[in-house]
Amino acid sequence: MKFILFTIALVIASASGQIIRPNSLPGLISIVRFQNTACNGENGDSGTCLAEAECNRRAGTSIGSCANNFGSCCSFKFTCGGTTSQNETVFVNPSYPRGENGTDTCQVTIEKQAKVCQLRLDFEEFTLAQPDENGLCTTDSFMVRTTVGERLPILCGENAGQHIYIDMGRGSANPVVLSVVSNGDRVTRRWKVKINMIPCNNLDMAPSGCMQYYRSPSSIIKSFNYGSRIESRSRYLSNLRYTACVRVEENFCAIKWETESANSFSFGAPFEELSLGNQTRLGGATGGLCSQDDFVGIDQGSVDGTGPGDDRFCGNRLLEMNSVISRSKPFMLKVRSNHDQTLNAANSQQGFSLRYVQLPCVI
Ligand SMILES: [Ca+2]
Repeated sequence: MKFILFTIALVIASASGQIIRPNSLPGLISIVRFQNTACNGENGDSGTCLAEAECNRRAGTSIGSCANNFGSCCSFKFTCGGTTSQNETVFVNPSYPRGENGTDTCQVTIEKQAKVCQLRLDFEEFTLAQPDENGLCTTDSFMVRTTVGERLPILCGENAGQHIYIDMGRGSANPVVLSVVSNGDRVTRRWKVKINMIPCNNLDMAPSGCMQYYRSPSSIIKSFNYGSRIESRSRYLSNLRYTACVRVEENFCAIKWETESANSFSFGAPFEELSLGNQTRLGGATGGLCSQDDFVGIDQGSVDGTGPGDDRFCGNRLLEMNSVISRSKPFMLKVRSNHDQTLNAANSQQGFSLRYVQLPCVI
């Protein structure tokens, strides 16, 4: 029995990590090391695998066991006024899991660690007030303040399932500040944002200029606050200027973008067009026509992925068949909206929910 336990301890041993003394084995093994890897707690939440004493020392909460019960799956939750330097920290609203009502400013600080270059925020839960008639987050807003990199959009509405990457810079020692400002008691707000710290030169880093980064052969990309139609309001936000990037998988040469459902693309003022039977319907446009309002950018996109294609797509349909193929690498979806949301609100535009599928190279 002692031999088996000793073997387990060696299996989970690792060169880097921390030192614990298993309580169950006095005198047999004095030192066990293991990496501080991600783990899942009994409630389904994620945490970091640490020695129990270390979890307590860093003011974490144990949500289960890990490393064959030698470690404690440690959760770091924090809220307004808090500061963190821990990976896998979760930023929640003060009354979480209950919601917030009223007017408040809630701010947390993420300290810069020497070897961390990027943050990834995963909005596991995110409900704030809807944008106003101009597509601006004037009632509630979620903001990221950073002293390096691009300006990130101010977010509001429903954004569960979304994520963003934030550059922290290599040399900088400046922290990143997240804040939620809420106004009025007509809305119940709730948020749970997981913060992942990504080391410099790590493969998990998003390429420069990519605020969103998708790493799978196929997935669904939605505009912020995408959801069911709200009469005389645009669901998507104005003043957007960001890029969602897709990692090119090995042996894949093209990408197909298609609407998740028949009506899941309405981004940029629609165009009237004649359909069968001389009925007028609202459709889409490409290229220069899209420069009048909001559009998504897909380089050299066309129905079958041949020819020069177009690089801007807008309106209430994505080309003729709600699908665009592009062979231009790297695979990117640029999202651009202007400050004028009048026509977008008049047409109750919802934004986009697009499925992408990478297409294998054909010899
Ligand atoms: Ca617009």
